[in-house]
Amino acid sequence: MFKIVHTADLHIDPAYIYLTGEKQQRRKYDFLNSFNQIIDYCIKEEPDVLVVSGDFYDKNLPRNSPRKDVILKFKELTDTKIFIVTGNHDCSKSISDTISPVETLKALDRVTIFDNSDSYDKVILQKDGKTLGIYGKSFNGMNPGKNPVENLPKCKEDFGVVLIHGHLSEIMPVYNNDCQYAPFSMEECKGKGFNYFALGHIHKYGLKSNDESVFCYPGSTERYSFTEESQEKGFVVLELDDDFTEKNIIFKPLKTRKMRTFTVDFTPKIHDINQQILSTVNITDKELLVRVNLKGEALFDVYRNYKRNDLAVSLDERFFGVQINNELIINDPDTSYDFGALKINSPVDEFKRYMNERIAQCEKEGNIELTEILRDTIAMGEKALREMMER
Ligand SMILES: [Mn+2]
Repeated sequence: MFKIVHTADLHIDPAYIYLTGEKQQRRKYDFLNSFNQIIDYCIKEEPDVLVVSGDFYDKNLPRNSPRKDVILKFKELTDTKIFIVTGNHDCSKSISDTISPVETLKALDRVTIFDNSDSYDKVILQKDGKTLGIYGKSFNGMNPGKNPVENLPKCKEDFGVVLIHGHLSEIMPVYNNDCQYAPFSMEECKGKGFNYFALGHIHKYGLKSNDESVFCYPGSTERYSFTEESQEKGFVVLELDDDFTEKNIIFKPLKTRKMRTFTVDFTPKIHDINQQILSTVNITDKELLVRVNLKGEALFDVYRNYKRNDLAVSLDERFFGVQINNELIINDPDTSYDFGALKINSPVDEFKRYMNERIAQCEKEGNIELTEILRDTIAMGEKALREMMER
């Protein structure tokens, strides 16, 4: 009956700070390339509807050239209606952000942006005497912890689809209440009469259902960070009719860039750091993004001869890009010198160290209000830094 293509978390125009020059441009293009593959699929298969469940762009201010490319590509799609909500990445988070960049796509025919982040809007489509209600609400950047389904209306049409960018607890358990983005549960959606919850936010493909509805995250369309290196990336296709179940959902894989992490374990017996890394990272693949984690203990005399730049240059020749994370503990059994001072803190550790120092100072001064604000800032800042570094 109604044929639907569902995608989310395209993260078009990301920042890849550890890549430079032409490599960075090519990496940014990877994300646009996934989008192009999805639109090409839609041009060929002519679904009734394409829904995008947030994080279409990676940030609130993407550069102009990917925006132009997006508009031209959307214009190639002439038989499909497009529905978009914003996510936590591309929503507006402050008054100075003004609006989300997806709102500029309203100027295109066939595109609907559910730009309201407080209540649901809907569009009703008709086909063969049946109605499909498409409901959506954008991510609330000013109030990210808000439950997105608390005011979800009941579906009044023959079929119903809801677009939400949020965190469904049954698919991904909640470990930390501090930085939750739009948390909700399947339980809370019972009795609303929707067939399909088109979700975005969680980057791993996953779905769950009860006798009333199917809840599905198609996942991100490119590997966004090394935490996604083992995940296949794609989008989903479904056809809504009277006997729709999760078995009718088809995952369509996309051609994406591969990522791989190498962990190099050190002991005080190892005498050449560069050599140890190069013999562990023993492949060549000019299209592969590589992360090298250095773990364990190294002697100070050995560490002194570690040539990071030489290493980066020789690995760069073999791969598309390389990120080196140094978590080595430096040691020397022959002296009593405290090498802890030589340890290079990760940006997250350094941020936490600095903030904890400020908090201790505030507590001493009895400034309870600022102490609370700083504690919230630690949680938010740590999450933001980790997201940035994982790419
Ligand atoms: Mn996302």
